[in-house]
Amino acid sequence: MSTDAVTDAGADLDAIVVGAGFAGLYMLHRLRGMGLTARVYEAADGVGGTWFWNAYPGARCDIESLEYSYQFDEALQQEWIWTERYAAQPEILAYLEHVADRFDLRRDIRFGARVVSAVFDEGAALWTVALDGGERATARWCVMATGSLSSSNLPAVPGLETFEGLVCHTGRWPRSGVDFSGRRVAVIGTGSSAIQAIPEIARQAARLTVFQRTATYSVPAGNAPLDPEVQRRVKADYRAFRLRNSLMPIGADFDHRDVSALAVPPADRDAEYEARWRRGGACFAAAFNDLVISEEANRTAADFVRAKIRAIVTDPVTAEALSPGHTFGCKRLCLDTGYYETFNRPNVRLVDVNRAPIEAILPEGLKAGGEVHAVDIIVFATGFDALTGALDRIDIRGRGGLRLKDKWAEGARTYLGLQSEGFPNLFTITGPQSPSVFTNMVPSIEQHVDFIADCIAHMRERGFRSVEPHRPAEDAWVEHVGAIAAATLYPTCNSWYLGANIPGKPRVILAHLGFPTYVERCRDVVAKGYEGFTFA
Ligand code: N01
Repeated sequence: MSTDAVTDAGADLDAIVVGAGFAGLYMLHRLRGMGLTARVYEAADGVGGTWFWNAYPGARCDIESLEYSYQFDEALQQEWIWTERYAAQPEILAYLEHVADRFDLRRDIRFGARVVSAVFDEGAALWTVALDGGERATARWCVMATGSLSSSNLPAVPGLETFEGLVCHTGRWPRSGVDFSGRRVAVIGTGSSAIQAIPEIARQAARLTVFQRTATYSVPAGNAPLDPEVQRRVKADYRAFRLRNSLMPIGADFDHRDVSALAVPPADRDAEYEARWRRGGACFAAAFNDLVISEEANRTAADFVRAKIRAIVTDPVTAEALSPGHTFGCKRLCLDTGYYETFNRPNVRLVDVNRAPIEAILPEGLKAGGEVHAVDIIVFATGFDALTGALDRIDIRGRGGLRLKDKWAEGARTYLGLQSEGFPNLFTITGPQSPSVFTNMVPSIEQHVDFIADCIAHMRERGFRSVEPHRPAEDAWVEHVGAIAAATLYPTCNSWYLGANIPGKPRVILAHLGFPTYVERCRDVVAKGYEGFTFA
């Protein structure tokens, strides 16, 4: 705790932060720097958030390392040396541990502490946060740094509890690791986590059966050791690199071509896709400016990837099953290292669960389409209850005892993805309806943390005790976020962006498309005296 801290009379702390991933660590650093008393509660035994839990084989970021890092401290960004174009999970976790040590953050983080409720006391304008062990603490501000993809989704398959082998979820990977050698393994799911894990597991396992519900568009990641000369060049003017990055949806060094896929001859179009396929990475999706807007343009990218799958996968039936039929890019584009090639291995089999639905889990394996697949290990790569899941798991009650979960029963309602009316002094970092998952998460997190810290400073300077959005501003924001998505092809798929992967979850877009426009809007809100927020 900093010595010049001025905690409110009656409160244990100025601020409570929930979660010690990228968001919680930087939030704590900022709060401390303002002379506030703050504590982070973290359910895990260490820092890292998503990078603590997602330790499955092959886990790796799909944003380039030099971009997927903090920029708030010049010395930090100069001293840390990335070794690969895309950092693997252990390297990112080591980076976050370094950050925690470098800024001496651990002394204000309580590990193994799961927050179960947060209740607002209107009279005192304080939040009371309770842990699963019963401990409580009060604070003026409560900041949810709970992550966008942190509440893992384990489908309710009948008989799961009877399975005699090992069950694991990619998003809650066992800390001791899993040895697949000589084992019979089932992987359920073919999203980003699965496409990274499958090639690694296939190399070790005796037999791997992949249960696919929706085929995946994936492009080669093109991962490689990071050229020290490239790293030196970026670090020589990191600020300019970050600035370029901030003006893009994703990827400072992507060539975002501002031309329609339909405006170029087919041969040139395919040459462009081919060049990007060879380069590797999400720059494939930036080949043309209308891939997520025009169905016809979209089909050109989809056809290109499907042709690649047919060329890579030798068995035509498997190739056909692996070929996605939905809109290209309306589910998160995956980046892989040898994913489609893995299905040419003799020990790997694909089961299409649309033809052979998973009926039950038995003590000895899975039953799908009447066939029993005997396995030793089942890996659920079934994703997350995105953006709202981690908040829903906490009993959050605002003014008049209003439950956040009830308020959001028909879909999240926020202003700027930062606050929800009726929940004063409660902030969400990269919360629903902010750009979050449509961007490079780290700069988005920094932008939100800075906004929240500045808002708190504004309150302290003027003696305000509470801040929350007013209803018309929130209503307009909800409509605005929905309208942007409606003008794209995103609503055409059953993606987690829409909550469509979770049975019963309302189908609404969960994030704001566009980072530069969002940042501009936030600046404008502040310039107009926090327009849309009410202070008391
Ligand atoms: O989860 P997902 P994920 N029966 O939801 C299937 C980030 N991330 O963990 O598509 C059978 O994408 C489901 O099928 P369907 C990234 O933003 C980043 O892979 O719903 N199957 C799907 O195939 C990513 O988008 C990185 O029909 C079921 C899969 O499980 C996000 O996290 C790495 C099922 C889930 O895919 C989530 O990725 C990893 C059921 N009952 C993750 N329920 C990188 O940085 C679900 N599925 C590289």
